Amino acid sequence: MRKLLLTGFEPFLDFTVNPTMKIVEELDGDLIGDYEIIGKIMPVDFNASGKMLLDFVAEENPDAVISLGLAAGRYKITPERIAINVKDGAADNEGNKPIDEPIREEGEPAYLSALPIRKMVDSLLANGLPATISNTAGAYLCNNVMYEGLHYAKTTKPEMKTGFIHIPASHELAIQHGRIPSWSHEDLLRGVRICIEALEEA
Ligand code: PCA
Repeated sequence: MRKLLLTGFEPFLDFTVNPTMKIVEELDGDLIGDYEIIGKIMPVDFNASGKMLLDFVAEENPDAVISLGLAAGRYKITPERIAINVKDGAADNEGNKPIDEPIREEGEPAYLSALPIRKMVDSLLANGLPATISNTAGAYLCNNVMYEGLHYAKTTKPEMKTGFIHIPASHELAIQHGRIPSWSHEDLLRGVRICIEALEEA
């Protein structure tokens, strides 16, 4: 059996719930294909989340890492193609607000996802779920975590498949927020399971 570290984020900005949290909590301990799922929730904190991801990787020694984040406003499930060596954006939950800072001084300008993102998208579409590859994960916490995972993989553990998937809002969040497209929790969960299944023969 192989191990998959699946991460989600706590709520942030004016998003009162984070659908990734519920998905990760629900899948924690499940077996999907040949992967045992180890679910972890991370804080929206530039100073903590990257280090925490690497601590989880050190503790669990997973074969693959999929990090999930909310992309409120997106209509589709979007596996991310690239992480950039930049921290920038709104204040995080601890009030950190980096401007144009590198994540790693010694890191590459960017890293491409090591997940089978095309296969994930094709499989989501074949199962009737809207999906497309995204060419930007932004410069906020999601990009930060994706970059840290890929930097570690490239420098230390090249066989570890690592990357990031942004998901749309859930209905629960959209009802509270008011102005964002949303999916049912069940469809989001099904979408994430399909992405994990795509790891199988990749
Ligand atoms: N989405 C944010 C950070 C946490 C989350 O779920 C992002 O896209 O960076």
